[in-house]
Amino acid sequence: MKLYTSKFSPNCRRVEAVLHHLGLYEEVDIRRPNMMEGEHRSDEMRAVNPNMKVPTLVAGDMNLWEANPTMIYLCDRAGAEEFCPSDLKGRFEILRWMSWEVQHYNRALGDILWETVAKGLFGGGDPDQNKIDAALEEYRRFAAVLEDQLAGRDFVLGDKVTVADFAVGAYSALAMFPGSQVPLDDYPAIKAWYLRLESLPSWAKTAPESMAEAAQ
Ligand SMILES: N[C@@H](CCC(=O)N[C@@H](CS)C(=O)NCC(=O)O)C(=O)O
Repeated sequence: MKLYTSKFSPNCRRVEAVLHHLGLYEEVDIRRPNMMEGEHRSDEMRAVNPNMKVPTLVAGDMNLWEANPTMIYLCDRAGAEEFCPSDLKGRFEILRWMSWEVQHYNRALGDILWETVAKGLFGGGDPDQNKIDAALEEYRRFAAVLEDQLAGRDFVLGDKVTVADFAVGAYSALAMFPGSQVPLDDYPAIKAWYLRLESLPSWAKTAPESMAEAAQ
């Protein structure tokens, strides 16, 4: 398998973490196009992903893009039943939380973090507090849902980590940055859950060592 990926991208991090979790990382040829130099907008990338985005995984005759279905593919390929249940109810739960994080939780988080953390790094200008405030309102709405879900649970679906945690937690490393403006202290169950996720070897291994390194 070959993975086009980037150290800065939360969408890439979740796929790389799944590869570590499943013990598949060493089987993968890792390619890191320099995003700052636009290397991902190449003919090579276009041939495997018309969006020219990372993560993109090439597995045999399949070109896989979109992080969440790529993660599920890897789990199913590895037969990781506990990490990614395939029974009717379990698979529905995985898909539900993956869909929810893309549409709601991480969308709001991403909007905040773009303004407060990433924009400056990518030369996007000063943070727009009006946009941050609007995104914070959305964040609070959906953070309340996650906070309730995590009451009495160590992970999103229960006592054991699943691929849904890697999806829902994908953007949260940046929320821990000073100055992120994400009000994690108001959501103790979310904060405790995210620290639990950070303590997993597979998740910890994919943490960018520094923003400067990650931006390369
Ligand atoms: N929905 C996609 C998002 C992929 C995505 O937006 N990747 C970003 C990095 S996080 C990227 O490649 N950006 C470069 C570009 O759009 O030119 C997924 O889940 O994989």
